[in-house]
Amino acid sequence: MSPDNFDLFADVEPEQPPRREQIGEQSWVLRGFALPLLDQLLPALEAVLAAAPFRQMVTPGGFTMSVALSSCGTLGWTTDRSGYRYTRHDPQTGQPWPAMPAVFFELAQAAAREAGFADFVPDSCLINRYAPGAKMSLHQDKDEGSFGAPIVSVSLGLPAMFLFGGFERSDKSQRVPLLHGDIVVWGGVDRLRYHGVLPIKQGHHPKLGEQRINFTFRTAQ
Ligand SMILES: O=C(O)CCC(=O)C(=O)O
Repeated sequence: MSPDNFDLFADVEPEQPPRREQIGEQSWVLRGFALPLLDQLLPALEAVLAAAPFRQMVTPGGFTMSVALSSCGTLGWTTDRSGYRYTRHDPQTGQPWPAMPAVFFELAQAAAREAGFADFVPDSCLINRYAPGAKMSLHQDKDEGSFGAPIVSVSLGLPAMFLFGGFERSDKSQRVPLLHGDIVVWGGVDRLRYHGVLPIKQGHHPKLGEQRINFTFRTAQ
């Protein structure tokens, strides 16, 4: 192929999909951002789960959540009949929540920085496990002591349809497809936007099997 022809073909090469998509004034999807750290994230996750296994929690209204939860970091988010809150101890084991693995912390900080939030210091990582059919209803993250820090939310395993709404539950939501390795970061003027996840579709992920795992990093205190 002559150099001229080569240039011609280069013009019609499919474009790489954008790696960073803006979904709000201060909200971003970072495509594939977690993938380079996957080989460190999965063993670290296993160690956290050995100390604080997944469990299904009950909402103050008495509903059992379809998503199974665990946590690591200084504070872990929990819910039971008496309310939503952060605790220093895992109510199931009575032990402090497992420490946040360094690779979790570094990933969360790097993603926040990429989205324009320098100096993010997460003290809590909620770990959500979605089996097919599990979902998360629209809600705001507002159990934290202040809303100055962003939320960093990592998707692994089966795909999900993330709902990113407005400041009222009834506001129209954007539908944002999330794949293995994607990270959503929202903060600043968007920090209190409603968000949720549609029921996860049946499927099999080559690395994680029949589940979606989500890490939600927050500064809780
Ligand atoms: O699973 C997700 O992508 C979102 C999780 C979430 O909204 C939460 O834990 O508050």
